[in-house]
Amino acid sequence: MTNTEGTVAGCGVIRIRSVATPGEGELSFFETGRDIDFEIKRIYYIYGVPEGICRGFHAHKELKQLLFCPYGEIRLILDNGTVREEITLNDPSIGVVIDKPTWREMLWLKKDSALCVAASELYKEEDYIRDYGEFLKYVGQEKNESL
Ligand code: T46
Repeated sequence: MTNTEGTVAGCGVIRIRSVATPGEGELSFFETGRDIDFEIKRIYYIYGVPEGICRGFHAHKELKQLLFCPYGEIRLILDNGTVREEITLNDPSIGVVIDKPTWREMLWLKKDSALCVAASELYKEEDYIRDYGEFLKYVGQEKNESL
């Protein structure tokens, strides 16, 4: 996809297209097929999280997501089973695409920060891996299957 700014634990960091209207702020947008390569079936957002609280601690088997922080500062810690890396989200025009099984943790660095997520599937608890040991086995199995 376009506007790749690098990767974090194998997940793409993208520059979300933004339009500035002089004196009136900015508008950012992304489109399926142009900016992300999956159809969006669900949008959710997480807010009201106290500073210092960490959420997540899971991976997904199939789900693809674009995460961005339109307001505040949130550290996203990503682990693909081999590499653990982090990115601080504090720019509304930066997004992270998680499109393969990746363990994630989200640490609220500032009160009132919001995390928005565009997801490829409806909510399905069976898609979650909430145990880190199981996650390592899952990505290990995947690696073996692809040999
Ligand atoms: C993810 C990270 C970035 C629903 O009922 N529908 C939904 O669409 C979602 C996302 C959650 N829920 C329920 C499930 C739990 O009872 O909301 C509750 C909190 O969910 P969870 O503890 O999974 O929230 P986080 O912040 O740990 O993780 C969320 C997403 O669940 C997850 O897919 O990648 O944000």
